Amino acid sequence: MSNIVSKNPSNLSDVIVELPAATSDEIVAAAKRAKAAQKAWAAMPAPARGRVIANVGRLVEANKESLAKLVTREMGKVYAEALGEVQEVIDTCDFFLGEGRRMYGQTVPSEMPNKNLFTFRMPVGSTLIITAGNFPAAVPSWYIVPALLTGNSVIWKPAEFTPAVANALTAIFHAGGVPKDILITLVAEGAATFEAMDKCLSLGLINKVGFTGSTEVGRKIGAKTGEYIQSACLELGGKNPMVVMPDANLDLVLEGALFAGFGTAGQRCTSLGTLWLHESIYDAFLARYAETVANAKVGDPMKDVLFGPMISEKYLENHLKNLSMIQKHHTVLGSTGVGRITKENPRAGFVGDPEAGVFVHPTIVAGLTKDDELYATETFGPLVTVGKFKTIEEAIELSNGHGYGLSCAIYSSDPKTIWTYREGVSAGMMSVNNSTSGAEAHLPFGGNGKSGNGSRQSGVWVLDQFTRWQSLNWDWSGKLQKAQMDTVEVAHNPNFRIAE
Ligand code: UN1
Repeated sequence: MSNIVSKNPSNLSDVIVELPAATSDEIVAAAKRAKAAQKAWAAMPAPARGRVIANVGRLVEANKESLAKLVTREMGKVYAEALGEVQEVIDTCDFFLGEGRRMYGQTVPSEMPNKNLFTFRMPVGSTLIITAGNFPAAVPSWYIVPALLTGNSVIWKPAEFTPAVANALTAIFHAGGVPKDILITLVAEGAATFEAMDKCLSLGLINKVGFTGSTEVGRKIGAKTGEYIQSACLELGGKNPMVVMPDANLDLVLEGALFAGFGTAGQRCTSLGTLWLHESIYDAFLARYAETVANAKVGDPMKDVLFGPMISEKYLENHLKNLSMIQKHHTVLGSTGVGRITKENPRAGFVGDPEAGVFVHPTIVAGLTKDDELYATETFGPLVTVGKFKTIEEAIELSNGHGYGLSCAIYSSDPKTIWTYREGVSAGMMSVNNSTSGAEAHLPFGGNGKSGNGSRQSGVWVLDQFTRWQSLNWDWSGKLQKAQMDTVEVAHNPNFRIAE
């Protein structure tokens, strides 16, 4: 049995927690407990579950600073962003506490007399939620909160990189009144989790899988759940375009592209992938962007910096692999070096000790074309590609051509251009004059194509992931009325025309 060691990516000598990885058998055993407990939880009135979610939200609020500090310490995002992440958990609780008193079904008229039709939302049952390390609290809450509210039990497998945040958040859920077997958090490795998922699906212990992570793993989870006639909620990668028209407010673009590209060290699924600049502004804006990135502060995430470390050494490796895709026709800008920041490969103005952690240079790769490997690669690090286009039609093609469809942004002051882009772009989420990242917690979140199978999280839309519609028809006429046959017909005259 292997151990999972969580280290502070700003200071690798700071071991946050070391704990044994759950085995596949342990996950299956937990799923049995979660399955057995679910019925009683679902039988509780939904408003009572809503009150539990209210308790959780208040407790997260009361623990906001300590949880945010732990997020920064374990995952490395800057403290201001960590506070925002914890706020996103609170917002999610705020939204769903009232849903306990709604969870509306419909009353629908019947085509026959003395018969009533209704719809009810039913919990799917027991769920397995597998989440990534980049949003160790907010994104898990997008699944866990609505899943619990609608009467499901949850097995949560957080990322190996953020077990301390996961355990802290789980303790808050339990303190808020969620029964121990209704939310079970197990820190495990991917292979053991997949094996357990397969077993649980075959035993009927898991009725819904939610997964946030890479497209590669999402494809496997989608295929496996498909074998069991289930459709997973998949929130996968993105190569999010930001299109800049000549009539854009370029000061705004500068701010947006800086945050979207390098906030969270580019490790958001919604991070900026390629900045597409209209050819008329390409040279001038690229120079401004490169200068701004070059002058930005990188380093200690508890200080006032643009971004801190990579989540872990594994993310550094991935970044280095992406750098090897840079070709001769590209221009590399934005820093005093590329790759890991060290004493030999320094970053001007670095805040703190770069060698204590996993810090990398911000990198702009300009001159991108649609035939480049980087065009269709989600880089998940502080690497922004930049290319040019001539027309909005071309910008739409470039935005869609790689097959990802998560988030996108357009900067323009012309409504016609903006609406044309909206109609043509295949992304699930679009920003106008705003960053590709930073979605609010109550709009549908999710993507299409390589970014997801159309499932949506957040707001009322996620209810369809964790509930199934049950329809009810109730005939109180005292006789068998046959649908489509014993219907009421009203006499009419189809040949009627008004006199001319
Ligand atoms: C993610 O990276 O998986 O829209 C989610 C955003 C955040 C969530 C990102 N609210 O950037």
